Amino acid sequence: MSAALGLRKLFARPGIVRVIGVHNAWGARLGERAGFDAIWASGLELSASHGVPDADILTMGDLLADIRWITSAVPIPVIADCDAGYGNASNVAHMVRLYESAGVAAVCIEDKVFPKTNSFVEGRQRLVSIAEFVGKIGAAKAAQADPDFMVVARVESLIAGYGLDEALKRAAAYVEAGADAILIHAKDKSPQRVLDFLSAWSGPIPVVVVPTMYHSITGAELERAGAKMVIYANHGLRAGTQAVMEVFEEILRTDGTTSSEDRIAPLNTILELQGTFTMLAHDARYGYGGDSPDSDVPLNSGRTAEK
Ligand code: SPV
Ligand code: MG
Repeated sequence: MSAALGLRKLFARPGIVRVIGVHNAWGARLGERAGFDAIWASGLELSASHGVPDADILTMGDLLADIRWITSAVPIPVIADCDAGYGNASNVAHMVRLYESAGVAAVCIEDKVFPKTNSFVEGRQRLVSIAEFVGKIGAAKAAQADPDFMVVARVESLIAGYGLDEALKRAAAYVEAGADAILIHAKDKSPQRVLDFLSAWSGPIPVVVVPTMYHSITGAELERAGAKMVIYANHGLRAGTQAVMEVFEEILRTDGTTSSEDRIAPLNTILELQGTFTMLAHDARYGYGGDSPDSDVPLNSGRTAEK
């Protein structure tokens, strides 16, 4: 089953689809292990992981290299946050071909100008025209090879200071252009405007929500309001950052690691998650190699090869 078909099946089954944001293969493994249905390769997380702002500073090629590691790490579908599509409609078409061949199930593109800026940054939130974004969606759909591949059209009207009418008008145009799902984004503390969008929405495609700021609402409540997918976009990065900062400080403060040991993952968990035990089982079945006559010489023994 292709990754795209896997995602289509999640959208087709009853209930809300729960997705976790990651920036590398490790995050994807942790998301899969926790039981999330799918992975969001987050632009915010990927940018942060390279130490740069989420503002199209990284190139599509930079991101694609990370995306390949993420898709190869897990069997669950990966939705790639492709920002504003890295340029115009031609860039979007090229991007879809590359991302699809990298194994992603869907790309998400947003109707902001390129270079985009993360939605939670004040200012810099300018939208492209509906016509321009409709062109990008059309280019994306025309470029995909697998008919199950999905293009998520992200509506940034509420982020950019427009009202519900503009958001609904844009979403309707994006449906016409062939989008497979609408992501309605908002940065309000209250979920009300997203709930208003969901109750006004009568379109034929599912709606995706990202309750980063309006986090008081549960997945079940969002489902009852009509959302089909909920993305927890950056919680791995934020949880990890807090935990690492605390442990780093504690090691220096206590001049050792003993007091941190019960708050850090056991080494066995790391070995397991990186596939070490699977590798050893593989050795047992297929061999480890090195069984030449002098294989009893320990590796790195310092012995030099005979001339
Ligand atoms: C991301 O995770 O990069 C997103 C979601 O686009 S947000 O940061 O909420 O804009
Ligand atoms: Mg993003």
